Amino acid sequence: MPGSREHESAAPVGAEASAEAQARETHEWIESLDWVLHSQGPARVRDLLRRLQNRAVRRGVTIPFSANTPHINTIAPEEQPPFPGDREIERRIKSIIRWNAMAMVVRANRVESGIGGHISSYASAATLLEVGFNHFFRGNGDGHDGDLVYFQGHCAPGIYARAFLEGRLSEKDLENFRRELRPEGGLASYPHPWLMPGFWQFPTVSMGLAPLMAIYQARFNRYLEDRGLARTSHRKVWAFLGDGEMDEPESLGAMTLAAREKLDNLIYVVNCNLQRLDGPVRGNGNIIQELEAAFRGAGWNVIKVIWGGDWDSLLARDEDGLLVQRMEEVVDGQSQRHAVMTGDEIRRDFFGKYPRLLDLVRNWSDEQLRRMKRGGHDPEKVYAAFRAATAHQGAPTVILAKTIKGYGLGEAGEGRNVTHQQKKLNEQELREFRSRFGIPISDDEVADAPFYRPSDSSPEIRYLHERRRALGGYLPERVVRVAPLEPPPAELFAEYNRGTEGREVSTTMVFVHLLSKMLRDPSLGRLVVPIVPDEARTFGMESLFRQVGIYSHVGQLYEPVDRESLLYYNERRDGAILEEGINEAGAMSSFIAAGTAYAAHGLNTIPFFIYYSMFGLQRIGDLIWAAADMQAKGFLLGGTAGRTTLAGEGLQHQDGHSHVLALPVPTLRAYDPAYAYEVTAIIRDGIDRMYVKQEDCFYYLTVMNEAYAMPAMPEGAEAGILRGLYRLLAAPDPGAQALAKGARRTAKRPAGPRVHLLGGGAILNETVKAQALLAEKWGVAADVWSVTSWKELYRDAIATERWNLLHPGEAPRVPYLAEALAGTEGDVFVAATDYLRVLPLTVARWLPGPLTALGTDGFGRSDGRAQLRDFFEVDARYIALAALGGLVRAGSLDAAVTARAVTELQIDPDKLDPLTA
Ligand SMILES: Cc1ncc(C[n+]2csc(CCOP(=O)(O)OP(=O)(O)O)c2C)c(N)n1
Ligand SMILES: [Mg+2]
Repeated sequence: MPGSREHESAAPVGAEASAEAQARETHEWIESLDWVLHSQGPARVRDLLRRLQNRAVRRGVTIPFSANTPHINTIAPEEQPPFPGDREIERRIKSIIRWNAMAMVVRANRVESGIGGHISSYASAATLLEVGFNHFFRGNGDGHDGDLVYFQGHCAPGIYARAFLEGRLSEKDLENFRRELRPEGGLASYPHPWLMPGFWQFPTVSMGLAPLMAIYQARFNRYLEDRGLARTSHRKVWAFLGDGEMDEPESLGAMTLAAREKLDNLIYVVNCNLQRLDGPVRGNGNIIQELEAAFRGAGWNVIKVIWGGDWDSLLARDEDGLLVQRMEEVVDGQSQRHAVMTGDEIRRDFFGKYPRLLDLVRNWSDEQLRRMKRGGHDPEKVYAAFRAATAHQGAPTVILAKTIKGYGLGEAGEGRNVTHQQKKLNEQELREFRSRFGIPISDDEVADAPFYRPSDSSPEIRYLHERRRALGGYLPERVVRVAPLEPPPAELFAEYNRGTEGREVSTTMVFVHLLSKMLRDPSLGRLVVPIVPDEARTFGMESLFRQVGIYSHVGQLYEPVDRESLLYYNERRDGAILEEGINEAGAMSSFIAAGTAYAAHGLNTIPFFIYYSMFGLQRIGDLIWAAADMQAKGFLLGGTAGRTTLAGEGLQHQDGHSHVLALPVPTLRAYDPAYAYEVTAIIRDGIDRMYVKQEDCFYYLTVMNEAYAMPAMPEGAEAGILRGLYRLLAAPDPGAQALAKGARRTAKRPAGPRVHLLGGGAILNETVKAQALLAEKWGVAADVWSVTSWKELYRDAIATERWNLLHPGEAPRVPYLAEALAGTEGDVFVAATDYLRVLPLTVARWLPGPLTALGTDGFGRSDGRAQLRDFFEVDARYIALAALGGLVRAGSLDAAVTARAVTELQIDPDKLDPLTA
C-alpha cells in the first residue's frame, strides 16, 4: 500500500524463500536464543528481544500490541514443585465426591422431575476444588482465621458431597438436595447463607457478584489490618468462577482496583470449561487468551493451566514452536469438539494439520491421545498453580484453568452443549460413570444411584480428615462469634430531640453531624466505616476527610493541592473513609464486607454507605439482595432522595421509587425520615438491634438536601417513629373557624368525620402546611401523622393478618397501624409521599377510613421544588384538595366546595398528568 510504513512489498530475499528455508532460518534464530539463555540467562534474552523489537519498529514493522503469552502453561515443567499429597488416595476421594454430587442431582430429579440442579459444572471443577481442599484452603481453627472461599454457585452439589464424606452432612441431607421444605430439612440449591447460616458464607449464584465481592472483601481485609482492627494478612480470598460468568460486567469491572491495591491476598480461579449454558463461551475465539490479556493488562499475575502433564514431553520436543502454533490456532468451539473425539479423530483433526505434528505423535496410540488431559484436570499442574498463586506478592492472581464441562459424564454430557442442563442419567450411563471412577457399587444397585461413603477407618476418610485438620478445619463454614456491642451512650443522640430552634438544616446534614460524632466516640468510632462513591462533597462530608482520613493502604504519596485548607483531601493508611470513586457496585461490595465482618472476622464494624438514592436499589439491587442473603448489617443512606426534593436534577436522578424497591428485601428496614430526631432515633435503634441485640437486619434511610427548621420531638413519639407512624400534630380546634367560607357541615352528620393527613419524608412539611390551609380556609380540622416507614407498617399489618388467618379461634390481633389510629373509624385519610402512591396503598385496607393517596408516579423533571411538587400534585394545595374531596365523599361537605377549591387553590384541572407525561 502506498505510504504504508510497512515495507512488505520491498521484502528482498526472505519473501520468496521456500518454506524449507524459512524453517531453517527459524531454527537458527531459536538456537541462538537458546544459546543466549543458556550462557547469559533470561535477563539477557529479554534485553535482546526488546532491542530486536525496537529495531523492527524503527524499520517500519508494525508490531500489534498483545498482552498475551503463548497458549501454554505459565509454569514450565522444570519449575513445577513436587506434589506433596497422595495422588492415588486423592483421586479416589475425588471420584467418590464426583459420584455423590452426580447422584444427588439425579435422585432429586427422580423424586421430583424438574427440581433442577447441576452435574456438569462440578464435574469440570472437581480437581480445582479438591486440590484446594486437600492442600490450600485454610479453615477457621478456633477463631476467624480461615480463607474466605467463594464457591461457584452451580458447583454446590460437589461441596455438599465433600461435606458428606467429612461427616458434616448426612445421607438424608443429600437426599433432600433442593427439597428444603421436607420435615427433616434439606439442602439449599445454591450457596445461600440465609438458608444454611452455619455452612455457606457467600452467595455466589447471581453470576458476576462473586468476583466483584471477592475483590472488595480482600481489600476490606487489608483495611481492617491497616486500621488495627484485625490481623488478616495470612487469610486468602479465593473466588472460583465460571468462564461464562466472566462476561458479566461486574466480573471484570473492578479488576484494576485489585491490581492497584496490590491485593496479593486474592486469587481468582476461572474454570475455563469453554462452555456456558447455551453453548461455547467463545466458539470462534479463545477465552483463556482473551482473559489473560485483560488481566495482564490490568496488572494481575496470570497463571494459565491449559495442558496436563501428558503434553509436557510433546512440548519439550516442539523445537520450532509448531505445536504451540497449532494450540493457538484452534478456536474454542473446535477445542470443545476435541473433548468428545476419539483418539484417531484427534490425531487427524488436531495433529493432522501439519505433517510434522503427526510425526510428533507417531508412537502414541489412539487411546493415549484420547486420554491426554487438560491442565485443570491434572492435580500436579493445579497444585503448582495454586502454590505459585499463594506465594505471589504484590499483585492479585488469576488462574485460568482449562477443563471439560461435564468431565466424566461420557455420552451423558461430557463436553456436549446440552450438558449444563443434564440432570438425569439412565442406568447405562450411571454404570459407565461408576466404572470410570471405580466406585464400589454393584451392578444390581447402580440404577438406584446410591450415595457412597467409605467407612471412617478407610484410608480415604482418614486422609481427608487428616488434611483438613492440618489446614485448620472444615470449609465452607460460617461462624458467628462476636461479642454484642455495648450500647452507645445516649448523649450521642440526645441533642437532636431538642430540634434546631429555627435553624434550617437538612436531614443529610443531621446524619453527617451524627456520623462525625459517632466517629469521635472512643468505643464506637473505631467500628464505624463510612463508605462513599465519590459523593462526600455532595453530602457535605468534607469535614470527615480531615477528622478521620480517607483510607489508602500506601498513605498519601503526594502533597494534596488543598493542603493549606482546613478540609484538605487527606489520605491515610489508617483512614476510616472508604472513598470508592464512582462505583456504587464496588461501594456496595465494601458495605457487604464491612456488614458481614461480624461473621468473617468476629468484628462489629458498622458500615454507613451514603450514595445518590437513585443509584442504589435501582442500580445495584442484586447486590443488596445478596447482602440480605448474607445477613449483612449496617446502614444504607439514600442521599439527595425524593422525586421533588432533589430539585433541578431531572429524570435520571430524582428518586421516587427506591422505597418501593426496598419492599421486597426481607431483612431491609426502610425509613423515610423527615426530622432530625427521626433520623437519629432510627439510627440509634438500628445500632441497638443489629449490634447490641445482634438481630439479622440492615437499614435503608433516605436523607434529603432540603433545609428547614427541625422541630423538637413530640413527647413519647419514639416508639411510633420506629414502628412507622406517630401523631405529629393534633388537629387545631377549628372553633370559630368551623363554619367559615362555606365549610358547611351537612345536617346528616353534624359531628362529621375528621381528616387525617399522613405525610412523610420530604412531603411531611407539605402536610403540615395543608393542615394550616384546611383550618384557615375551610375550618377543617386535620391531624398530621408522620409516616417514617410504609414498609414497617405494611409488614406489621400482613404479619398480623396472617396470624389472625391461622388462628381463627383466638382473639384477633390488631395491626400497629389500626392500633395507632384507634378512634378514627370512618374518618377521612389523605397520604402524601415523595415516592410512588403504591407505598401508602399497600396499607390502605388497614386504615380505619377511606384513603386518597398522593405520590410522584411518573418521570422526573428538572425544576425547582415548588414547581415539581405542583407538577406531581403533592404540595399542600393538592393535599388540602384531596382532604376536601374525602369529606365530600363522606357526605360531610358540599361538592361545590371542592369545585371552588380547585380555583381558589389555583390548580389547573387540565394540567399534564405526571403519570404519563
Ligand atoms: C446473573 C445470572 N444470569 C444468569 C444465570 C443463569 N446461569 C446459571 S449457570 C449459567 C452458565 C454458567 O456458565 P459458566 O459461568 O461458564 O459456568 P460453568 O457451569 O460452565 O462452570 C447461567 C447462564 C445466573 N445464575 N446468574
Ligand atoms: Mg463454563
